[in-house]
This record gives sequence, structure tokens and C-alpha cells, in this order.
Amino acid sequence: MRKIISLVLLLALAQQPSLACDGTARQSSGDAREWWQSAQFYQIYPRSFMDSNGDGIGDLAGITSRLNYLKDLNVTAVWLSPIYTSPMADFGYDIADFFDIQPEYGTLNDFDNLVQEANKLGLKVILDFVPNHSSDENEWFKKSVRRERGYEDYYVWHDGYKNESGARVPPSNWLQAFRGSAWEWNEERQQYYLHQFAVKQPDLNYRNPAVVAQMKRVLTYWLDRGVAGFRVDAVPWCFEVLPDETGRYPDEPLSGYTDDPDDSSYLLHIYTQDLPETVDMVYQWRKLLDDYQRIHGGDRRVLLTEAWSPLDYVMKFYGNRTTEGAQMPFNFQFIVGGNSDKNNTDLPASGFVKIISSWLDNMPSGHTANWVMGNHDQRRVGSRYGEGRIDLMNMLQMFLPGVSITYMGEEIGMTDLDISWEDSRDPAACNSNANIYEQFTRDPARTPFQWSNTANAGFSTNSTTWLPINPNYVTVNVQTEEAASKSHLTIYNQLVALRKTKTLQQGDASYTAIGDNVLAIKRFLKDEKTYLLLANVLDSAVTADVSDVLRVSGNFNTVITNMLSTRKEGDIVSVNNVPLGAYEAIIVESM
Ligand SMILES: *[C@@H]1O[C@H](CO)[C@@H](O)[C@H](O)[C@H]1NC(C)=O
Ligand SMILES: *[C@@H]1O[C@H](CO)[C@@H](O)[C@H](O)[C@H]1NC(C)=O
Ligand SMILES: *[C@@H]1O[C@H](CO)[C@@H](O)[C@H](O)[C@H]1NC(C)=O
Ligand SMILES: *[C@@H]1O[C@H](CO)[C@@H](O)[C@H](O)[C@H]1NC(C)=O
Ligand SMILES: *[C@@H]1O[C@H](CO)[C@@H](O)[C@H](O)[C@H]1NC(C)=O
Ligand SMILES: CC(=O)N[C@H]1CO[C@H](CO)[C@@H](O)[C@@H]1O
Ligand SMILES: [Ca+2]
Ligand SMILES: [Ca+2]
Repeated sequence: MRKIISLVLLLALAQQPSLACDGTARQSSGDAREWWQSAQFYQIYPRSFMDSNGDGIGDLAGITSRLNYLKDLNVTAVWLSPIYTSPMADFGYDIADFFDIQPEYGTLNDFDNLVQEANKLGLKVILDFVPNHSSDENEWFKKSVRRERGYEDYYVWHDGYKNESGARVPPSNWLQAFRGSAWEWNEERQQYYLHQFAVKQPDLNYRNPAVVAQMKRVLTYWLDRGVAGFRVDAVPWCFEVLPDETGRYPDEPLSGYTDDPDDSSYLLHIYTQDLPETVDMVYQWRKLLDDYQRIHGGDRRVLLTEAWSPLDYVMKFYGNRTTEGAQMPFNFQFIVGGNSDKNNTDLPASGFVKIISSWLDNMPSGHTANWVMGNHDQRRVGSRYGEGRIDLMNMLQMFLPGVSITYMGEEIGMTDLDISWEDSRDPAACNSNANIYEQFTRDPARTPFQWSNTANAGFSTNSTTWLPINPNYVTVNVQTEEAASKSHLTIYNQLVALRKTKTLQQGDASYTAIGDNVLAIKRFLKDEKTYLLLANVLDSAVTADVSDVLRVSGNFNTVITNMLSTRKEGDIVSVNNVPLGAYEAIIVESM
């Protein structure tokens, strides 16, 4: 089936080779562009970025000490994964106090200092906002367990049922994301509570206006501390369907995808995800940010939303005809749009084209595209797309029109480290068993950042770090790559500089596949230089003629080459005869 689809796509492309696509808002091109529209966002997983006090765990002072590195990368805004008080059942996505900092990461003072120092360097700070759930150690939950006034319905509680043999059974068949029932019995309250993630992550009840107001207070609190916006976690889970008039929640239908009844993909989540109420909630948060800016001034505050939902639902987060939504609903097509097992090491050029067009063709007009290649939940890009394609993926992220969102370490080509069962820390792994955890674990992409080839990769003075360090740090690290004449990092820096050209900031894009091997992308703007990204995505050499498909002619000048290319900057490329070695990727400019 997939073969047929890509064949049809190739035929369509052959007939209409220059699929022109504008990744950014036409009406806002030129002067009206806002700071975020061609920004580089950089995701930091704080636990693994930099340890300032030798306890083997990254922290806020560590991040502050490395802001110059981010400045040198010309990062526009840094998104920090959760840093709030947490028992760390899900490494900070289980928040015990939405208004304070996890002690092992530092204090509110350390946070204020981080924002201040970042702002001095022109860097904005974005926080992770985790609206769907809190920790069971949050005061709100404890009060709700005790049915304290005002907190009775802060979470989703239910008596459950007695089955025919008189045993207590949960209110519905709903499953949590980390395996097993989404309902947990609470002895003290004598009711079940809903947790769409871990048992220690009870879902807040968005049907309760007091909860909605409380979470808006959380946003305002951090805006007051100077953040430039929020990345919103796990958005599609916020609302669940209302119970029927007898108080019963409907069971979800079986998906047929797996026989494992504990696996969340055993069910189709038609009652627990992607509800319309959730979209409206995002619009309300956007309004809060805009109102805040109107009152307090400063640059536009932004929202980035995380939703692994069908594209038509994801696109709704941009807003509708009357109401603004998130500026950047995350585009996960490079993660979900390839092969279903996410092993894209053999993905042909048409697969890349399909991924790119799936976003650009479905994005409502007047909005800005964004490109996410990975994050702390996914295998590293080099491990998913193959190490030969590390630079290519960075090139795509920087070259395609719109916002780039880099997960820390991708700029130096960090790859997954296999973590043993004993060393596993992720609840998604630990809730399974030693035989199957590798399917679920998210630890391999969370290992400490590799700063140098000195002890512990320069991450910590402690030789015991919370997750082991990838032994490849000896060669894959910032210090070594900065000193090299050519490395993943020097190439990334070249891409950053290229991004500053008017063509890349404001130009149109067209793109196509030539055979299985060649992915060809053109960026162009009237009166400016034209740039071409020409990539051989497979491991056999080819020669391509891109002149007709990209509507270009003559000679181009080589400006950036990947690690596997033997070309040099300044080499002349004739667009009707471009030999490309295995996995070679180059960017050339018109002369
Ligand atoms: C080093 O890290 C380990 C494990 O994280 C910890 O138990 C130990 O106390 C740390 N050493 C120092 C000096 O902080
Ligand atoms: C009732 O639930 C209990 C506990 O889950 C289970 O062991 C038992 O088989 C169930 N009985 C029936 C009749 O479904
Ligand atoms: C847009 O969204 C708002 C807020 O959810 C809603 O009230 C309005 O009806 C929607 N408009 C259209 C045209 O869908
Ligand atoms: C992906 O597929 C390639 C080629 O079939 C294989 O060599 C590699 O081990 C696979 N990688 C993963 C992470 O499954
Ligand atoms: C980052 O920006 C500064 C000033 O805008 C510039 O001098 C520097 O070359 C840029 N770095 C890169 C990698 O483009
Ligand atoms: C990419 C990402 O942030 N994923 C998070 C989604 O939400 C769950 C629950 O909060 C986390 O476990 C994931 O890490
Ligand atoms: Ca530390
Ligand atoms: Ca929910």
C-alpha cells in the first residue's frame, strides 16, 4: 500500500515538478514579521544539560553557565523542559508545585538569574507548561483526596463499579500512556481517580472552572518572572468526554493495532483525546498571552503546542477564522510521517517530500511552518535517520521555511545510547519488564550533553551521572567539534549563518524527489540569491539533473557541504549535471 502511494506521489511530482509552497504568512511577509517567525528554538532537557554542583544532575546554574554557547549558536529562544518541584516520577512532568523550582535544579533566585542573564544576551526563555495533570504529591491533589472545600472536583473522580463476582472494577476501560488502566483506586477517598499518564500524574479536571482559572494563574505567574512564552505539554489529553446521565464514562473501542491489553494503543482514544473543548482552551491561553502583552508591553509571547494527533486536529491549534491559537503547533511529521516503526534509515527521497508537503499543504493560509526533528521522547535523529544523514536533517531543519526547533545535542550529532534495564530511569520503561523495556524506553535520547572530551564529557565533576554518558563523547563533543575544520557543529553554524539571508528568512520554497535518491529543494526570493539543497539520501552514488524540476540553469556556487561530501566551499556545480556520492548533501547558491 505504501509503495503504491509513493508511486502515485512520484507521478504527481513528475507532472508538476515545482510544487511551490510558501511556508510563511504571505500577508505578513516583509516588515510585519514577528520575532518568532524565523526563530531558532532550542530545547534543553535540564537534567542532562550541565551539572554545576557535582551531584550528577543538570541544573539551572549549569544552564546559566552555558548561555554563551547558546548565544554562539544564535539561538533565539530556549525552551526548558519542566524545572518545577516534582517527585520526578516522570522527570518533572509530574508537578508537585507549579509555582516553585525543583530543589535539585536550584531556586527561584537561580531561575530569575537565568532569565536575566539570558535576556542580557538577547536570548528568550520559554517554559514547559504541563496542564493536563499534576503530581499526586501536589497540595491540590491532597486536598482533593480529603474533599476539602473548593478542591472536591479538582481531579476526575469516580466510584467505579462492582462486577458480577462483587469485585471493584474501574469506571471504564481507559488506558494510561505508560501501560495499564488509566484509573487508580484511592483508599482514603474511596474513589478512583483518572490518570492518563503515570499513576503519580492525576488528571486535572478541566470541566471545573476553578481548575481552568488556577492554570491561567500559573501562566501569569511565570510571565511575571519574564518568560517569553510556553511550550504546552500533552495538550490533546486535557479534556475527556462527559459521563452520560447515569454517570457512566463510555468504554473506548479496540484499535486492532496490538494484542497487548496494557499497551495504550490497544484502544482508539475517541473519548480521552482530541476533544474540541481542548482546542478552545488553547485559544483561551493565547488570549491570556496577548492580553498580558497589551498590558505589560514587550515582544509577543508565544505558544508552542504538543499534539501527536491527526493533522486536521493539530492544524486547529493555529486558530480559526475569528480566534487566534498557538503560533507554533508542533510539526512532528519528521517523527511520525516516515516509516511506521520510525526507523527511517532507508527512507527514500519521496518519503522526505511526503513529510514536507504533509505540513505545508495542510497548514491553514497565513500561518508559519515549524520543523521538529526530535525531542526527549524520541530516538535521536542520527539513530532514527542514520548517522550518514545527521547533517542532512540539520540542513532540512534550517533550510525549510519557518521556525526551527532543535533538541539539544542534535547540533553536534549525538546519538542514542543503549541503556541497560538496571540503568533505566524512564517510567515508560520501568513500568514494563526487562524483556520488553527497549520498545518503550525514552532514556537513550536523554543522556548527558557532551561538552568536551575531558572526564564525564565536561557535563559533571561526578563520575556517576543520573544516566550514563555515551562513550562516543570522546569524539562527539562541543570542544572537539568547535576546534575541527569541519564537524557536525561547524556545519550547523554555517546553516545558522545562511538562515540569516533574506532568501531563507522570507523566500518561497519548492521541492521534489528525483528517483529514490535525490531530494532537491529550492529557496528563492525576487532580487535575492537562490539557494538549492541537493541531497542524495541513499548510500549509492547518483548523478542528477535538477535544472528542469527546480527551474534553474547554469552554474551555482557550493556554500555548505555535509561531512560525507568531498566537495569544498566555492566548488562550482552545474545544475544539469550534479554527481552526488552516497549520502552526500550540499547547499549551493546562484552566482
Ligand atoms: C555523585 O552522584 C551520585 C549519584 O548521582 C551521588 O550519590 C553522589 O552523592 C554524588 N557525589 C557528589 C560529590 O555529589
Ligand atoms: C471481577 O473482577 C475481578 C477483579 O478484576 C476479576 O478477578 C473477576 O474475574 C471479575 N469477575 C467477573 C465475573 O468478570
Ligand atoms: C472559533 O473558535 C471560537 C473559540 O473556540 C469559537 O467560539 C468560534 O465559534 C470559532 N469560529 C469558527 C468560525 O469556527
Ligand atoms: C533500522 O533499519 C536498518 C536497516 O534495515 C537496520 O540496520 C537498523 O538496525 C535499524 N535500526 C533500528 C534502530 O531499528
Ligand atoms: C550569530 O550572530 C552574530 C551577531 O548577529 C554573528 O556575528 C555570528 O556570526 C552569528 N553566528 C553564526 C553561527 O551565524
Ligand atoms: C515530548 C514531551 O514533552 N513529551 C511529554 C509528554 O507528556 C508526558 C506526560 O506529561 C511526558 O511524559 C512526556 O515526556
Ligand atoms: Ca546538579
Ligand atoms: Ca485530561
